[in-house]
Amino acid sequence: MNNKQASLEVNFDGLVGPTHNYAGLSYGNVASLNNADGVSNPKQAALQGLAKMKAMHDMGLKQGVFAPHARPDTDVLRRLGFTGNDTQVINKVAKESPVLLRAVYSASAMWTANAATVSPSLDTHDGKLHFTAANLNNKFHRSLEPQTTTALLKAMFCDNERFVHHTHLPEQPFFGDEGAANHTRLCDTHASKGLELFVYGASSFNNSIQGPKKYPARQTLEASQAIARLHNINEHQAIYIQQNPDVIDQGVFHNDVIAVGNENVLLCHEQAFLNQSKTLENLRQAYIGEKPLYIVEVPTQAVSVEDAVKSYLFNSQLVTLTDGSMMLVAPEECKNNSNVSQYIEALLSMDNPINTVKFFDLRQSMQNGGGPACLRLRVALTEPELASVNPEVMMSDNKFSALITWVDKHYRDKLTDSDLADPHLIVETHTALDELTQILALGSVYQFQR
Ligand code: SUG
Repeated sequence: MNNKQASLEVNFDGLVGPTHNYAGLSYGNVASLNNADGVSNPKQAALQGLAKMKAMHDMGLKQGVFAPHARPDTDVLRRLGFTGNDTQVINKVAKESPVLLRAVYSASAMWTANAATVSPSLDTHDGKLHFTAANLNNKFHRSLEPQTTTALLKAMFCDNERFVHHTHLPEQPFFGDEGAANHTRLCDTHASKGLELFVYGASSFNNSIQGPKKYPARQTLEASQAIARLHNINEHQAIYIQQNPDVIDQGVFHNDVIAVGNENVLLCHEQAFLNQSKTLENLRQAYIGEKPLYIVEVPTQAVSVEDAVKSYLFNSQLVTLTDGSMMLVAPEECKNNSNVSQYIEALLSMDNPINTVKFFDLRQSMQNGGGPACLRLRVALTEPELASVNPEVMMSDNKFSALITWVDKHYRDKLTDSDLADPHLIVETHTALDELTQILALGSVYQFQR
């Protein structure tokens, strides 16, 4: 059923929120810790992200916009015992716990690869497209995201006949779920049934599965299995793969820092998975397409794990262009790393569909460990499904101008700890987001609007 209908992949990029800051909140994410004391520039961050979205749109690709979350999360502060009006709550938390203040102000929802796991209707038993927001419970600041993520997804994909929105998994480490960052889909084209790869870092119930020793494994096998169950994925269309625990300990906190897939291509580091040769053999066997499957393994000799983590080569997006060839959408850090840039040059002339590369300056996000692929949630949609998506969240020349004007009007170009302690920032942020819900026709998705 539905095996050959027109379908395409749409990237929904997180619009960087007005409170983007460097807080050093993500143990295991090297860039986040290295830049813990950095001064952020939210305006530049948002403009860098929008430039990528516009460039994708200009290449003829379908591009969507995923709104930021409302920050600071004063609800959680009240749950933690801070009382009074918003100003009093912020004054108290700034005095008692600056790290908590940073956490509730985090703009981490920009990394929409972690927003949810998405199973296209081509893969599911009921022929509907399924979403489950990630619980992100491994990091406090990220665990604040799933409710708003679900509200936003419902405002974007509002047709209940076509889209199913599941409640995020139980909010505790047994079911640690980081969304699409640990999920990819291999298929002949986006219009074909696919094999969904669920990559996990550890198991909660099975002690014989060895996880990392130093840094946390954020995704559990049990979470991946629950998502596949919830999404009603057809038999033979889901496979579970363990990430190599050694690379998690070297800073590969999500699988999308060491592997990227698109259609019939999987680009991965040779140390990405546990028991890699056997794992890849299983993958080849499980592949359900008719086209050849290209698995490109990048040797350590060419690109070390350290270079991969520094440059975010594997956090490039791999996109199919309108002529059917593939492009690597890479961060500029790849161009500036000689091992990586040499490898990319070689990759483009190898026998595989990847023909071109485009580099983007996403430094503001990169400094928190978020590259091009972190910033986008991929949704493979049939034409009727795409027609039912809220049209106001789709990128266009007019939408781009409206969003640039909005950013210019509301965003600061510098944010430090003392700015976060200034209660006026709350009013400023809420005013901006209220206006954004009109630009993107989202309705009342934020708690402060209710
Ligand atoms: O969860 N960084 C994010 C980066 C997420 C990247 N996403 C993917 N690989 N898909 C994280 O570690 C840093 C926040 C701070 O320290 O201010 C942060 O949350």
